Amino acid sequence: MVHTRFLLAFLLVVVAVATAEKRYDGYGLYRVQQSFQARRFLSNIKGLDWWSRPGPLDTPGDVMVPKDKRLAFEGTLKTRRIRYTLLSDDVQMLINAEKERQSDAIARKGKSDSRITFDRYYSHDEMNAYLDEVASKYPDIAKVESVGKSYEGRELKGITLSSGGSGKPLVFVDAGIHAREWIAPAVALYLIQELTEGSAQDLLKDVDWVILPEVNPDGYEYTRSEDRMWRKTRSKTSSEDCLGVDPNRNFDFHWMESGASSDPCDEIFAGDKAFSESEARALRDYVLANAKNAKAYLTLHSYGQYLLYPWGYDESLPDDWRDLDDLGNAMNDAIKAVRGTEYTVGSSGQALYPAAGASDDWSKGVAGVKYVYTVELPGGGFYGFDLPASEIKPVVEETLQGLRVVGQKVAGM
Ligand code: 0X9
Ligand code: ZN
Repeated sequence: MVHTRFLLAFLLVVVAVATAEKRYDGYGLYRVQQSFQARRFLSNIKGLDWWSRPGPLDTPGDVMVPKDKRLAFEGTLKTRRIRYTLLSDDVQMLINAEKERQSDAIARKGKSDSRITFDRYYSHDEMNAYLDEVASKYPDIAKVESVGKSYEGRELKGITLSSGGSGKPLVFVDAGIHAREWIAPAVALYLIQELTEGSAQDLLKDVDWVILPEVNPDGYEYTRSEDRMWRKTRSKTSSEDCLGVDPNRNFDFHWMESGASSDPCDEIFAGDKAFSESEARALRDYVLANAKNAKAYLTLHSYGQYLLYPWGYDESLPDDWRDLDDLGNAMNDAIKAVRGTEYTVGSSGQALYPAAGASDDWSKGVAGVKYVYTVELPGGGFYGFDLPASEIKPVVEETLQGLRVVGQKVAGM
């Protein structure tokens, strides 16, 4: 009897531990103003999680610091005279508040509404169901295909939107490479909605669109239930304690040359080899299948409001960088005209930081797409990744104006 009770208690503890969501009690969130030297120095400190990186000029970066490292971290900032503000003293409180808001939004939704509404974030299953819904509603223009499976077996569905004819220039868009950047898939879904039945239908006349709204569904679902701050995939690594690879360091172009880690416990772990991740391979193959006509490749991330073009593996520029810079600035102008949101336009290596093995560099360097951009969407809410549900609509709407400019540009190519 005593035995059974002990066993039961033990089992309960095991279950509780196994299902416990990752907590961030006492984690600090800092906004750090950095000079170039300070940036280099800070990026060498282990155990920090950069949510947005500081730009080379005076734009600050946001970094999350675990509780037990905060004293030392603040000490370092002070001795090095690096200016900072404490955005949050307890990241867990921010996560709790977000949860409450999210569930309010779901409660408001009402059961009968099957259409996508952009007043809350959707699960991976809901996103896939939406793609199927579009395909059955608009069979003449929409084709949904399975382009691979995630590590945990979720289906990666892509959609091709075309008004017919062959050989039209094509824009390829993906989102959700990084799990916690929730606003990115929302923008991709909005683009699909507007191209099929909204204000962007005209863009289908001369251009085809191929969209993969959720590259990393395992990570995404993990952020919904277990750890809001998860970034990587969920694959097994050589370390028992640390799962996942940064899919945006896993592409085979200057792989591991800069801004990437060989330590599975790091947020920017590049994988044991290039294309170790099924999600990165699926994206690679989908881009290659469309490479002949693809004139633009846009990969949606957050946050920081950057329009970044190659190269990202170092500070060098492609020969046609002026074209990319011009179109980037035109996108920025169009977005800004909506409600004043401004992006920084530049190459990843120069405007952000060198990081090799990302999907953007690979798409230009290997797949040969001309206009390639990583779009770092706006952050917001209590913390950057937690754009409140009420902010989804304004962000997806203004971003669409930037995407429109890309569509117009490639139309004549
Ligand atoms: O670091 C990244 O993967 C991207 N930023 S994020 O905050 N969303 O993680 C930027 C990638 C820019 N492109 C290259 N460095 N090639
Ligand atoms: Zn990202």
